[in-house]
Amino acid sequence: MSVSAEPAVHDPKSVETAAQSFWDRNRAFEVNESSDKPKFYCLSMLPYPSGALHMGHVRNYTIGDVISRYQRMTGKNVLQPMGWDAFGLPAENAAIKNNTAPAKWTYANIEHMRSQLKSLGYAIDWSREFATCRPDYYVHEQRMFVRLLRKGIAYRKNSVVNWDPVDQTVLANEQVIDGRGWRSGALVEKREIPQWFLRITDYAQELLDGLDNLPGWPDSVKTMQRNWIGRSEGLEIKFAVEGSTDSISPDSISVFTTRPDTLMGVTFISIAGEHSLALKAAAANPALAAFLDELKRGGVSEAELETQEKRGMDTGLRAVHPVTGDKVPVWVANFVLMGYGTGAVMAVPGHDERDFEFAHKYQLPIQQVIALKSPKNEAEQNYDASTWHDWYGDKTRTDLELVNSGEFDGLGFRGAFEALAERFERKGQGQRRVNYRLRDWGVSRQRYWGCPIPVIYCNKCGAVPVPESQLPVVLPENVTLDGVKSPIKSDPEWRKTTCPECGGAAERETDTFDTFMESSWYYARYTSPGAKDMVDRRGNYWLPVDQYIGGIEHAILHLMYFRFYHKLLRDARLVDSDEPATNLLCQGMVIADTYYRESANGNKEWINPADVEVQRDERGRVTGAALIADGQTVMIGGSEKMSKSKNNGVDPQSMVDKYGADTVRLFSMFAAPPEQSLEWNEAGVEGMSRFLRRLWTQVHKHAAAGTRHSAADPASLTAEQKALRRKTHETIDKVAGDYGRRHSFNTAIAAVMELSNSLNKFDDATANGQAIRQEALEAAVLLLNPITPHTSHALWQVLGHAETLLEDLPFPQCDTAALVRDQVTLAIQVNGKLRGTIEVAADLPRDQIEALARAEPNTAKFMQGLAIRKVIIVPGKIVNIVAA
Ligand code: ANZ
Ligand code: ZN
Repeated sequence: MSVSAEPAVHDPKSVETAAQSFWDRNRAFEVNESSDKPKFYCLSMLPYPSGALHMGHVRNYTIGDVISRYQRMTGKNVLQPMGWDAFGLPAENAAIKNNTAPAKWTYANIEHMRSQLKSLGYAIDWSREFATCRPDYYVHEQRMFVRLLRKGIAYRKNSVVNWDPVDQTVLANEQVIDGRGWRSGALVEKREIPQWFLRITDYAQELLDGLDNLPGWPDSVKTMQRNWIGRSEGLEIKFAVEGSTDSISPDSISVFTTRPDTLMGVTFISIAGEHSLALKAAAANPALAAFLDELKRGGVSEAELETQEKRGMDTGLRAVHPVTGDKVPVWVANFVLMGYGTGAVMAVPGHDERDFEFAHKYQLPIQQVIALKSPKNEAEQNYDASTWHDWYGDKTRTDLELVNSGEFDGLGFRGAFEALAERFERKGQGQRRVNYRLRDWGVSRQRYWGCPIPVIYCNKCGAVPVPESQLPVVLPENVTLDGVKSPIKSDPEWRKTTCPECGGAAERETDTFDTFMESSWYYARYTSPGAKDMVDRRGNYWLPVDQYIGGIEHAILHLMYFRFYHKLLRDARLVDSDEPATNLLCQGMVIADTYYRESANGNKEWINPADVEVQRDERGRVTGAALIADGQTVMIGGSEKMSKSKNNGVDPQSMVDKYGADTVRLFSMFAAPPEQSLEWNEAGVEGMSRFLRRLWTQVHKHAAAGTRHSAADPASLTAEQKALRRKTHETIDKVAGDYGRRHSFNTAIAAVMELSNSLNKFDDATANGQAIRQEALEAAVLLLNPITPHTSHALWQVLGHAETLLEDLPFPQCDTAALVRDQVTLAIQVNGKLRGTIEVAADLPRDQIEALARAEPNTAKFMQGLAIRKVIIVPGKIVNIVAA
């Protein structure tokens, strides 16, 4: 390449086009399994095609790209794929708003966002791309579901949904606004309909235990998963039930308790409104029936149940205490969940806070059965039934003992637990039981834009899986949406089919899958494009994912389903591993300043940062802000997560257009460590652009003076030359660690910036000087390549090399010999105070250093009349003389 023809002006557009077309021409990032290098699968969570990339995407995918390119430079066979999580509700809403079909809107968005991703220059194997809304993707999901149905992992049961009585449709949680339907404004009701579930609870213990084998996952994510699985050990205890009227026959009720030690404090039983005994009692009790009806309204979420006011009603039934034989009333209570344990609770208002509240409200008896062994004050001494105290409910404390509990008095939590477990197991009145908070995964959605659930309903044969030969069940894409009913629900023709078993007339299931289904196995599909099944043997080459990257908002649902699905794949003998991903990185949010004006009615009108000019004083501190359009003041609202609601999103495309992809990539890696919040500010982006231009100029100036590839003889170097060489290799050493082990990209960039500063001060036109500068610039270009691959691609050629794929060059190696300092400066302290410095050979023996330090004139002066007690030498840094 002719050096002089290259403009010394950094023109991002032409540099980026040249690099990208080189990568495309050479299919640089398409990979396969026939490589003798170790594999590395780097995966970023796939985007929902909402219309345009946002900064969160850019951050996520840049982190993934930096890791991918770095890993490839260290000699790995790196897979970095990309696809589209293409089903979902926003497409339906957009379709209604824009009078188009969800499919059309989705495909157009994919086209646009793909070109945006390409403009950022990510090293993606695009040959593996897919959209999850295509039949050739979801056919595998349908086949898997049919197989899971046969294995009993998939099953159908009634479950509660939000029902809009005006639109006659089921609403997603996000379509219920303040308890009303988003379209109709009607009060939403709870309704039970049959829905499909996957038995994730069968895997609860394995999902829990597996977390211990994931050292590469953040502790915060593992903790959230543990809490979500919510394992608790307790007893199931049977209480006999007596009817208050003759119409109710004798019965029994089982409760699940984690606190059998409090059994003697039971003063009533609480059951869920849906409990069979509640329904039985209501049959003869209209007031109770009305109350149960009332409970059906209101929220279905656990959070709502936790916070709502406690309400209940006596069923009239009486339960018999299994130890004392006392009769206690059975109440319906709105905080008892039907779906947890047995749907019935032994109430211990003395030691359970919810029961305490409930007992107060309904004037039920409160009985103390736990006391502090050695109370410290009167409050601890005397149980006080009028106010709740935290220690009443603490089972982890060892300074508590049972009281008022007859033969169990004096026991602690463990002792009482074991004694009662044994007693009940012996008498057949109960047993030990482990419960999980985790529920089975409800996968039915009543929306249109999703994967059809492959089931056929026949009056004679019931719910019949669609035979594999008839898959896929294709979702029609050319539809019109009115926002009320799913097009496949309102089209009788689509529903009509014949029963695969008896051949009679039958109807298709018109529900579709939860979109978490598609994102639960996409990582496996990337490994096996075109495979007949979900994944083939190639999966075992690439899996598990070596580095997974995505937002912390997926810590629970997606990441739990993803781990669950991998176990389903394993149990279907499709993969050999137990976990889908070895390392997980959750990137922080992208935040930006917010600006607003208050309108006449007191509402805040948010103004986009792009339309605002920030005013600063001479020291750079912000003094105010004004709208560019009218020059008038706007209020500063502080930094917040980029969002539509605060209108503080910065469009990545506009940044790429203005500064180039490398600058945007560089800023998103420099502004913060990956796990932390990244504050977007354009001054910082400009700073990155300046740095790239400076590097560009440094390389061109150097090249104009003549590139030099033969290394200089280290023995013949001057002190300055040695110093620059040392800086180069120190930088290599630091950056390698920052990229590889620490994922500390910001400090890696800062180190290369320092190297560039050193180069600026290095003014040496000798042949050796040129060679040392060449080495330093080559290192800078390669070290930055994972982050600024386009600029590096161009500068590598300016440095006198043929156009090549930098990812296939080895990552720069640190020459440890270059790190050795021949001369070091040591500070001399006498009793902690600096008294002088000496220059010594780096390998000088200690006794000689000590002698030189004592001879240093200023030090010698301060030492007069003092006796040396001790001399401490910190090699390369300090000589500490302790004297008196
Ligand atoms: C008596 C008792 C005394 C309880 C006490 C707690 C404290 P975790 O740890 O979440 O498993 N419970 C059981 N089933 C329930 C349901 N379906 N809805 C609401 N609450 C239910 O919680 C187990 C405890 O929650 C159980 O132990 C039970 O109350 C309650 F001082 O039994 B406990
Ligand atoms: Zn049939």
